[in-house]
Amino acid sequence: MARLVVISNRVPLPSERGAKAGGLAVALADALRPGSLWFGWSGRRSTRGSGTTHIQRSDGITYATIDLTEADYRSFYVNFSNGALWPLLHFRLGLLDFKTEDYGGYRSVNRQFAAALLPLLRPDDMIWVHDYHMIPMAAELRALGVTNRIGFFLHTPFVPPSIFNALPRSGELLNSLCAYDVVGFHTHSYRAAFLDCVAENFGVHPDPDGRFNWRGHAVRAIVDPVGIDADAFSEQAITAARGSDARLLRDSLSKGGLAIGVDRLDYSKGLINRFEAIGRFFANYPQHRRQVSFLQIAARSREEQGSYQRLRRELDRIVGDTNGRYSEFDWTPLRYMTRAVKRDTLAGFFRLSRIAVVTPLRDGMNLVAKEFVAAQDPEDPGVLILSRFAGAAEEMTEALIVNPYDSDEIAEAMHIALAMELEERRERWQALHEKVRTSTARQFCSVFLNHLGVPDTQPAKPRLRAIS
Ligand code: ADQ
Repeated sequence: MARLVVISNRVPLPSERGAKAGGLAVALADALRPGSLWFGWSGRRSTRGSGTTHIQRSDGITYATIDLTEADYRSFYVNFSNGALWPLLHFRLGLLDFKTEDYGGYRSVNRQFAAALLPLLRPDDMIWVHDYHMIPMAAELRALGVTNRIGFFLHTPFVPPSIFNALPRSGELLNSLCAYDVVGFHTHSYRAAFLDCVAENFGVHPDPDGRFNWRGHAVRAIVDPVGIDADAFSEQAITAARGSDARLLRDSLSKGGLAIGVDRLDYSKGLINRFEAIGRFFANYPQHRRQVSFLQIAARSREEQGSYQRLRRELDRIVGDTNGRYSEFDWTPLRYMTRAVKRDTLAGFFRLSRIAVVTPLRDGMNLVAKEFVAAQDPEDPGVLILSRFAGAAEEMTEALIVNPYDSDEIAEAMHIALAMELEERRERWQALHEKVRTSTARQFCSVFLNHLGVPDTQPAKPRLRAIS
């Protein structure tokens, strides 16, 4: 059977322990069968850069990583990937900061990745590349003579041509995407946006199944929503809800209970609007004061970037303002932690929560929405409030769907959720749970790999931790 080679910017090394936030490794836990190779950046900066490939083996999986120089790290990772591509792909043109030399660094690091991977490749390997950091990988591998099947999955949204074409050199990136055999997206609308870009910029008209030819190469764009291992997460939640962290949290609450938000601390997650909504909630519905507490767990992310530093300062300000305004000597309306929490602890906290507020301004999918549903007690489930601009909203239509820019609407949804009868909560939850259980991480991997040509016959899977 063909070996699977996964390529992503960061590799969740077995030697790195501890709680970290990030969706990619959670999503890939099921793809990595014994015998697979995971290749990417070590997370280290060194003067030698990518010259040496570090190899680790664990549970039958080989992890191969390279270092980056400080200059490459800045141009490739901080400036172009997270300072230009991330805002572009989240519809935030105002935050897009393009510099030609950063784009040069991005291409150069992709070239270095390809050169370092080449000696490790076997002729029948299936190569699966992940996310926006690595768009040029297939083109770079092809330039080195690699003829293997290569697929790409984008974990962010994709944007329509009117937005995509604002990025200087966007035509080159689109061309690079067309060097893959399979290009995967979470939702139909992202795939449609990609195909619109191809049609508008290259004059190529894909068939209804997303197939087209570009410069003699056949490309297939697919929709493959990422999921979670819902049954395992549910087990974790049941156990953790009986543990000491959950007990301490429960003992600290009033009878109205807990509302929760869990995100990376990122401007795409809509935290400013959400915090404003929490203020509106206590202003518009004073009966919930002293009764309900909101717990926001926001893992710090990309702290070297100015836009993230400004976001953090603004959130600190709103939290101070909201708590100053509404707190009582024995009650804090908004509890705010800027760090990652262990995955099983989170699962237990989700199970204790009466509502989850998942309100990104844009999000490729959003796994927190699925984790919250998986963690609920079927007899007394909590209510999910979900942004219409999360990819998850395409599937999870029984959530209370809100516009994340409308603080009053979010506040009203919180009030409705808290007042919702048990019967309606159960009906909504059952429908959501059915979807979360059937659209799993395993299915996500197997659909993609079947398109790429790998039969899905292996039982699976050592479990991996989340990374940023
Ligand atoms: P992310 O932007 O990282 O992922 P998300 O899908 O929510 O967003 O995944 C985050 C993961 O990290 C979840 O498993 C969550 O539980 C965990 N996490 C978040 N905050 C945490 C915290 N404070 N402490 C501990 N764990 C935390 C990207 C895209 C998403 C897409 C995923 C997978 O941006 O849209 O859903 O990839 O494709």
